Amino acid sequence: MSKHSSELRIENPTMPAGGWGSVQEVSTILLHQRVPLKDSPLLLKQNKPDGFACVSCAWAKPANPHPFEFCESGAKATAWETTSKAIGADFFERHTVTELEAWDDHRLEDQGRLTVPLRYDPQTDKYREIGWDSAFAEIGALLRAMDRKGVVFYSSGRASLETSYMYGLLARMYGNNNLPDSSNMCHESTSVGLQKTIGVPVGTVTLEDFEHTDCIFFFGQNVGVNSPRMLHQLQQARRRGVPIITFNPLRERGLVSFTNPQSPTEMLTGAETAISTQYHQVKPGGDTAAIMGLCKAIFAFDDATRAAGSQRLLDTAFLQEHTDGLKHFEAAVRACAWGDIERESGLRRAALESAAQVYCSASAVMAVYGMGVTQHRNGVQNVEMIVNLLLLRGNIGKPGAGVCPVRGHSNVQGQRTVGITEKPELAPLDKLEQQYGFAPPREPGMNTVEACEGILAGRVQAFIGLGGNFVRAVPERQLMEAAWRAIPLTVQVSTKLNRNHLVHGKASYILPCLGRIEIDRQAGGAQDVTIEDSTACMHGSRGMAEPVAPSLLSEPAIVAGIAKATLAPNPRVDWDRWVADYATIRDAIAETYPEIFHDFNARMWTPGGIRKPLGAAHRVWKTESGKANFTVPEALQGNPDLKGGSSTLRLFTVRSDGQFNTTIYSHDDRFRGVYGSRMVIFMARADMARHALTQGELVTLRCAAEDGVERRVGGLAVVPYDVPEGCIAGYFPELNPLIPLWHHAKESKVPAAKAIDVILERGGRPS
Ligand SMILES: Nc1nc2c(c(=O)[nH]1)N[C@H]1C(S)=C(S)[C@@H](COP(=O)(O)OP(=O)(O)OC[C@H]3O[C@@H](n4cnc5c(=O)[nH]c(N)nc54)[C@H](O)[C@@H]3O)O[C@H]1N2
Ligand SMILES: Nc1nc2c(c(=O)[nH]1)N[C@H]1C(S)=C(S)[C@@H](COP(=O)(O)OP(=O)(O)OC[C@H]3O[C@@H](n4cnc5c(=O)[nH]c(N)nc54)[C@H](O)[C@@H]3O)O[C@H]1N2
Ligand SMILES: [Mo]
Repeated sequence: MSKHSSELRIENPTMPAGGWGSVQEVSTILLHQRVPLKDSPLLLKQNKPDGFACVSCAWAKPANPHPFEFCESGAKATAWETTSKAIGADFFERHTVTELEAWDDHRLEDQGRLTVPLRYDPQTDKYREIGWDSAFAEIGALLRAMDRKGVVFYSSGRASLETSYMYGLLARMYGNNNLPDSSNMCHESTSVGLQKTIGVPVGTVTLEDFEHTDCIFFFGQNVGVNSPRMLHQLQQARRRGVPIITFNPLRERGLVSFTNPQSPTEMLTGAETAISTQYHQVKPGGDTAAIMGLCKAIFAFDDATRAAGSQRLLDTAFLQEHTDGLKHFEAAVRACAWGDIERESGLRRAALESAAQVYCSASAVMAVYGMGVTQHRNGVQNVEMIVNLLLLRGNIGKPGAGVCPVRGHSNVQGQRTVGITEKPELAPLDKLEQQYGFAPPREPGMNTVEACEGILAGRVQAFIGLGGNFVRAVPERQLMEAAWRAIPLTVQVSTKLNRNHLVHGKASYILPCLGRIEIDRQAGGAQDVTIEDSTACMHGSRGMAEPVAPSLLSEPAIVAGIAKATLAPNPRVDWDRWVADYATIRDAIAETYPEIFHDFNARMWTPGGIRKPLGAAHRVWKTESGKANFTVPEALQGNPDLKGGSSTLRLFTVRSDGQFNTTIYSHDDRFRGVYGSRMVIFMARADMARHALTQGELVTLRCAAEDGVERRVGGLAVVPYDVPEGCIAGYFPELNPLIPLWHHAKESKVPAAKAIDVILERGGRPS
């Protein structure tokens, strides 16, 4: 066997994000997914006030959209969902589950849309078609006989507000709060950190703030791939001379420069906008230390202005009136040594001082961030440090300033808003009790990590997945896959075939659903749904494409089908009426949450969306102290308890432009110049030299944790890249077997996918 990868091709990624590469990518995927040309006008309705909300990311949808309010990633997601490729019962007749297990993620989903309900048949090792009614009846009978605390209701962040509201109610009427969702792997660090410090679980920034800001700090988010429509706001800000200060260990193309593929002049002239004015390659896990450095510099600059008798740099009036805990925080910052900050952040004092200088000369600063901040042992602390930084100069609750966590799935934030939460204190249980006349369970449910622990311990009786590819997205893959097969019942509501269908429970069902882009016809006519974007704005969304098969049910219909087959009838919950007319679900949502959703049906098509009331955006702090809270970080270390010594490398897992989470559109990563294989690690040339490795050479990674569990992934080709020494990057989900389940953010339990200490071994076959 060769010691080098044979599939891999490496090229220089010189193109800016956007540009011609983007146009070409979109055409290729439309062609490959056989999206008929007559449907391409679909893209013109994407993210429009009267159109459908993109199924890719959750970025804000403007009131006055561009004629083409979509991006390369969004166009790919649309093509992937509206593909004319489809698989029915005959496909599953031809392939056993064991055979399909050998297929990779791309090949599985690339078969096309699932079209018929399926039940696993252990005799033949095949999924067999089953009628909808029988599927519901069988699932209901199994669920009724189970320990109600042992059933998990997962959701993946895409389903509409209507579906999510029904799903949360189903779980609670069934008898538990086991409602983990993808946000448990994603921005839960945000929901915990922001709630504690500023009294809201979500970001405060709106699209309008981008027009008023005069400085943007950008931490650990890959805008060019994961929320490309935001490049428009960034490009416009850059044109106004707004500095963008980026913290990211890896030099991401989309954060370096951008050509707007929707601007003919830029496309013809090749004009690029440089995005980041400063690019700090922080060590993974080093953001707390970096922000300590920024704050230390800010206090020092403020001392100097005070000594000189000039205007203070700290917003003392704001600090006095609106914040609590400054003294402790200031003392901690002053006591923190530059040597420690430099070591833990991997950044020089001078670099941090120059970033702090820019911060101090701006009157309205916003902080944008993503998974590079939240997916760490100290993920919540990172979020709190971002708040500390903003508070020093009053940068929350004024135009152009604020905190901007960039959410992942297109309705992940909204699902939380309408009751998908394992934390009973976050759901309006009294209200639900009064509205529906049942006693909602009051004890905490399982989040994602706890659901995994329950599965490993054999405590989980059934797993219902409303979308997603759970077993592929979570840490600890080997143990999880093995334990998964012992779950008595697994039910997946899905659009495409994925790994979690093949790694299945003892009784297993696949229930295929309509996607959001498809026309959803019910007894009351074609139905619309609603979602919440990353800036807390709710939007209507109307399916526009003909469904890929008439046999599909909508997500609300599937949730209702399971509910009716499982729960005792309740005269106050008319599942059929809800399914016939989704406006009646919105009325129910408005009744449960009047402050947010009053007159919901009348307001749902408001251009730009209807904004959730957020105290912090108006400097009303719904915290225990009644003020915005400074927090003293517990530790500077990025990886306090997964230490492997000098021989380890710190791995962070990232996404490519060829994927949406576990959905792999292609094995290429145009932005990083890697083609044909995702089994790679990105490594600094100095580290390659130290390990005497050549480009494309195959290595194995082993997790450095010494807890008796062997975690390794082999067959990884080395790609030289601009990452800091001592750190390597690789792809999610391929590298998930390396993450221990216990390696998660302490307060939010978000798996720490961005700092995994690993040991590199030469050679090694694909595992
Ligand atoms: N096309 C596309 N769009 C998507 C998705 C997709 O897979 N494909 N996924 C969706 C989902 S669910 C989510 S949550 C979002 C994810 O969007 P992002 O938040 O952008 O997620 P990642 O690609 O995982 O990584 C973010 C960035 O963090 C950097 N980073 C890693 N470690 C650190 C660190 O310690 N500190 C700092 N400062 N930076 C670090 C990485 O180099 C990377 O650039 O995107 C959503 N949108
Ligand atoms: N190592 C590492 N692990 C990570 C991450 C990381 O950065 N690094 N990121 C984490 C994050 S942020 C997230 S959000 C999770 C993602 O975890 P999940 O949300 O569980 O995974 P997805 O890959 O988004 O789910 C894809 C599947 O959803 C189904 N699907 C697609 N559209 C629909 C729909 O409209 N309705 C229904 N019912 N089903 C649909 C399809 O069958 C598809 O196969 O992964 C997490 N895991
Ligand atoms: Mo996510």
